[in-house]
Amino acid sequence: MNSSPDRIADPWGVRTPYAPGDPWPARTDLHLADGVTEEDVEQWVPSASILHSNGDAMDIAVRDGRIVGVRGRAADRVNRGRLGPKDLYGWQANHAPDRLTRPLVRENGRLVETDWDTALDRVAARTRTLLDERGPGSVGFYTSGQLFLEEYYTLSVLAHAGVRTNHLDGNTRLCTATAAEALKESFGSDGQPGSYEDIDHADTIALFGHNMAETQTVLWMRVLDRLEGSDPPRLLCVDPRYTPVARRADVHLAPRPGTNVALLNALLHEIIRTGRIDRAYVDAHTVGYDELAAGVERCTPRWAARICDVPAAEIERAADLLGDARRLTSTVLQGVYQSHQASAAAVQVNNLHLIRGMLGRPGCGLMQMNGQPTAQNTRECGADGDLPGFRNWQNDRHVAELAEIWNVEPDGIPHHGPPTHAMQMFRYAEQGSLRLLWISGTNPAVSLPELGRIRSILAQERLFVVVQDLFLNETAQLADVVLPAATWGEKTGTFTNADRTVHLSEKAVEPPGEARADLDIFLDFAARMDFRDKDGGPLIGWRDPQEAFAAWQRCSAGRPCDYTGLSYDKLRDGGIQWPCTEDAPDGTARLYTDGFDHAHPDRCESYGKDMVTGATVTPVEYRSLNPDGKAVIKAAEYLPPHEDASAEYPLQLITGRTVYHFHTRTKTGRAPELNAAAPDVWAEISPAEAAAQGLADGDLVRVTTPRGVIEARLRTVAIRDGVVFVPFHYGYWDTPEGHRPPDGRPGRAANETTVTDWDPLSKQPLFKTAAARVTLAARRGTPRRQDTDGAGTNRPGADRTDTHGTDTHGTDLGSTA
Ligand SMILES: Nc1nc2c(c(=O)[nH]1)N[C@H]1C(S)=C(S)[C@@H](COP(=O)(O)OP(=O)(O)OC[C@H]3O[C@@H](n4cnc5c(=O)[nH]c(N)nc54)[C@H](O)[C@@H]3O)O[C@H]1N2
Ligand SMILES: Nc1nc2c(c(=O)[nH]1)N[C@H]1C(S)=C(S)[C@@H](COP(=O)(O)OP(=O)(O)OC[C@H]3O[C@@H](n4cnc5c(=O)[nH]c(N)nc54)[C@H](O)[C@@H]3O)O[C@H]1N2
Ligand SMILES: [Mo]
Repeated sequence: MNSSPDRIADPWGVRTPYAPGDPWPARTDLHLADGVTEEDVEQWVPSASILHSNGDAMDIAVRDGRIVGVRGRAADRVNRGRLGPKDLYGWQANHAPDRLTRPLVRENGRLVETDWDTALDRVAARTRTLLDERGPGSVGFYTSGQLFLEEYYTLSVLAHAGVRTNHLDGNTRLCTATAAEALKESFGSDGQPGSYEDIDHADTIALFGHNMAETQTVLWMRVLDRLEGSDPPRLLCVDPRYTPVARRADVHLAPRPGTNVALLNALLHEIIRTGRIDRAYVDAHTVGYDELAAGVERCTPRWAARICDVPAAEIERAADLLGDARRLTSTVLQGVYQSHQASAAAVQVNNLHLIRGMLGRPGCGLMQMNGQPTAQNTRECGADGDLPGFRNWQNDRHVAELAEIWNVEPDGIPHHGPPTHAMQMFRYAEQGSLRLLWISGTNPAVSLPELGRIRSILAQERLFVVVQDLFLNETAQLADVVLPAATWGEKTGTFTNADRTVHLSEKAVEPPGEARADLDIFLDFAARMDFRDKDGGPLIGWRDPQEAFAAWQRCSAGRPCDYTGLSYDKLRDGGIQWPCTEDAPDGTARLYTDGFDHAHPDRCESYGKDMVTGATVTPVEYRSLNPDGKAVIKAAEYLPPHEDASAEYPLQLITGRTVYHFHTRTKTGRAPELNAAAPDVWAEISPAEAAAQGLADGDLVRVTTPRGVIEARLRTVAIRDGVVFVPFHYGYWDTPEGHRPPDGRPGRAANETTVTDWDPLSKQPLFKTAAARVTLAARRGTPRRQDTDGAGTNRPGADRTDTHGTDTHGTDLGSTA
């Protein structure tokens, strides 16, 4: 077999149609470096994809100690051999010439190379001084959704019981904190109810704020194969843009950004009004239905039509589609999680499934999606600040259990209040109470809102910043110590995708230079700090991934995310869904097939929060509301967005993704095919909006909000009037000296313009609701300043040409004016 056909031009590849209930046919995707054939490959090393949450299983091709390609694993339950464009090409970043190979420390204002002892001793010494002088509240950790389970668990123990700080969070806060919150609110615990196999059985599929075609390409291939097979499912898309998903939808609702709750309340209203609820299911398995029915009573389609600016008849059509479904599968992602009233809206999708009794059966999948490849592990290991194993910080028995597992005193584990969320950590750093911030596997100088503010916080003299990364990214440039990390393909560990499938990813090649696995870095730091348990033994007794996995298995025992039935050996044969135990040795396809045990007051991860203020519900209140552990139906009232369009800022800005890039492009920007497909930032508005503003396709425009301004090429596309979309992937301008922040003139990172505001429940920042204006900077054809400024390396962002229009390569992605 040769390399798969050009998957830049066609991200989804050829169709393999199938009928409802049939197994999804296999299709093996492959890409090898130029000139390499399958016969040349010396070793195929099992792994899974690390550039989205889908968990596509693959083998890494190795030759002469280098990665030379990847091949999908046809036997795996998740992808049956398929891979997306980022996976086919993205591995090339592993061998990029500018990988960090030695630790760096700041000397006289400059980062200089050093050895590991010097770098880590500096971090340990500063930590010790801060703990002595200011206590654990002065130290914080900000990690990722892209490391491995073993690494998160180690970091979690190190932070919770070693440093004993409550300031520990992941970039999962920006990503799927709302997914976790919505699952806790409705079902008492994090944990995805459904399975990807629900796509095989569904008669109706609804995507809420989820551009699956571009962000989970392989799952979308599964949907496309159903759509092209016999008896296809009906498709609902809720998205203000005409995404590739919208174009395949039977009903597409394009609401005003930030109005999801109004729309969902109207859908619930219609379903209840027309009696299409499963009363027996509601009575047996839920509490709170009457409040919901009363709450949505006045939320007619006509009422929502005014708020959402969607025709009432279209809302009714969508309600019919959902109300008539016998096997409904829904997915929710950033169009909900990063929008206004994020948790309240996500919970209404849970309510939709609860009142229709659409859970725990084939085809009745509910996916509060993940985004990052290992975000599920950040959450279950407690590296997002929660207690490991979905334990409840308000439940003393849960804390005591954890203390026993770690052999520490319960008081040694901070649980006096909710864990500090990332946005609050940056606030503490701004105010000066947080003095050391250790950032691993995330690039906040591009990915957090309001970058001018973030840069000034990270650049402060009094804040000691440690950055653990593969590259000298925008954040690392502001660090005091930079630790070179090994990554996927260069280290061994496990991770869990959005449908609870655990994969093992084994080391295929050596990391470059002195780069070390994140696990080894955390373990080395713990040893230097000499963290002890209550009997004087080492707090962290494990030395390698497999031992860390075993320690985690003990911690997960008896909890919803029980890993005790798994082993590295078993995982070598393919992915397995947790919980996996002695009683369920092959894993568990669906949760909640028989009630909602995780919601029991003694077991639940959270007692829930107020839908408006986010105030925590007390244990006593929860126990009286839900004594027997049923699913909780929680109503929410629509509230208008905080920052709405105005005369000065007439448009609504939303930000998001393109199929070719992953986040801040540290990897995909270094893969030639992907970089060439979308080399530079652009802004999308509708042709009507452009005409109204006197703008034309290809013009260089400024997108301005109260926080900042960026410059981008304009694309006129099919998108709601009044909305401007900007992909958030593009960081600082690139120059021969390296990345450079905007320095007063327009930058190109979307987050120069986004707002410091977050959901009151999940604390997830609002990347999809801000007011903006779009104005002309230069007419089409005029090179912009950066183009003539010497940008010209092969690093991400290198940009010599006017790139307008080139990213679509005829695939009809996005540009459909
Ligand atoms: N190619 C690619 N794939 C990825 C990633 C990537 O960077 N690139 N990242 C991964 C990660 S970490 C994540 S979190 C996921 C994200 O995956 P998605 O959530 O699918 O991606 P986004 O583009 O952020 O947002 C989805 C859609 O939300 C819509 N939207 C904006 N505002 C609203 C609103 O108010 N209401 C509604 N209903 N919709 C709205 C946008 O128009 C957009 O099409 O993708 C994962 N997969
Ligand atoms: N405006 C706007 N902003 C957004 C979003 C949006 O839609 N709009 N989406 C948000 C979402 S959902 C997300 S998930 C975030 C993503 O934001 P980030 O997490 O900041 O984005 P990445 O570019 O993935 O950064 C990951 C970093 O980890 C490094 N890395 C990769 N693998 C490893 C490893 O194995 N070890 C170590 N130590 N480092 C590694 C990479 O080189 C990279 O620098 O952005 C958020 N920001
Ligand atoms: Mo994400």
